[in-house]
Amino acid sequence: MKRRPIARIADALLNARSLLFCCHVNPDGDTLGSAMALARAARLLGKRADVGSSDGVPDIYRFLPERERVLKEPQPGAEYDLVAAVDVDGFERLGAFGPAARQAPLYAVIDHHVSSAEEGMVDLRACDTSAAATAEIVFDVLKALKVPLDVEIATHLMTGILTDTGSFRFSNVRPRTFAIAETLAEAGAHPGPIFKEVYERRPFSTVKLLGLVLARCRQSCRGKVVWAVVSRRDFEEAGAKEEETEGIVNHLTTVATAEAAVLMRETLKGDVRVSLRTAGRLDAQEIARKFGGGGHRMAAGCTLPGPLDRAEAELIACLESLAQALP
Ligand SMILES: [Mn+2]
Repeated sequence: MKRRPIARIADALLNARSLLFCCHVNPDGDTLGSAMALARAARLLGKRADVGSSDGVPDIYRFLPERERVLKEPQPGAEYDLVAAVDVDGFERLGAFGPAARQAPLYAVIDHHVSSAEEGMVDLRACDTSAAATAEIVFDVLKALKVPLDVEIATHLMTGILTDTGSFRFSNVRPRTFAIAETLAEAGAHPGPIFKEVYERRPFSTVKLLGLVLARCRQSCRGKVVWAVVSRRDFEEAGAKEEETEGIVNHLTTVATAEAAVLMRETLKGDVRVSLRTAGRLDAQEIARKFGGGGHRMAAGCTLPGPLDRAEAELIACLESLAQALP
C-alpha cells in the first residue's frame, strides 16, 4: 500500500509511550497475530504495550508466543497514548475495549476490510483492502519502524497470513503475500508447524461437532445456497465450545454448485453468529452489511437476533432471492 499512511502510523507508534492494540470479537489468527506482533515490536522499542481481545485467545491460537499478555478486559486505571484497532474497524466490534478506543487521545485503525463507519473518529488509518491479511500491513509498519524481525514476530505474522488465506489457497493471495511469507520463513516462521498447531491439534469434540453439523447441511436454489446450523444441543452433544465451529463453513464452500455457503451458530446469549462465504458472484460483504455485519467480497460475518430458526429463515430467504436472480 501507499507509503504515507504506513509512515504516519509508524511515527505515531514511535511517539507513543503506552499503547493498546485491540482485536475484534470472535478473534481469528489475523487479528490476534497482527496485534501481538505490534505489541511485541512496541515493547522491543521500549514502550508499554498491551493486546486487548474481548473474547480472549481461542485454544487453537494458544501456541502464539505473546498469548500470556492478552487482556480480556481493560485494566482498571490503564491509560494509553494510542489505541489501535487491528483487523477491525468499528468500536462495537472491539467488545469490552470499545470505550478505551473511543476515549483514546489517538485512535488508529490498521485493517484490510472494507471500512465501515466512524470516519471522523479515526485519527490514523492504514487500510488496504488488497492485502490478504492485516498481518501484511503490519509487516510494512514494522519495516518502517525498523524493528528486527525475530522468530516470535514472524510467527505471529505468518499465523495471520496463513489463517486468512486458507493456507495460501484463497483468491486474496497476491504475489506480495509470498514475498512477505518468504521473509517471515527466513526469520524462522515456517508455515508447516503453524498449520499443524492451528488445524491439526484438535480436541476430539471438534471433529465430533463437525460431523454432527455436516450431517444436517442443507441446500436450496439447485445447490446455489448451502448452509448448516449449530444449535446449543449440538455443542452439548459434542462437548464442544463455541470457538470449535471455526472452519466448518469451509467444508460447505466445497460444494461445486454453491454460490453462497453459510454456517449459523447459536451463541450462549441466544443470538446467532453467521459466517458467510460466496463463490464471488454474490457479494458477501454487502449481504452481511444488511444484517449489521461486514467483511470481504467472498467472506463476511454478522450476528442476528435469535431464535435460531427465525434467523435461519430470514437469512436463507435473503440469500435465495439473491441466488435466484443470478443468471
Ligand atoms: Mn484479517
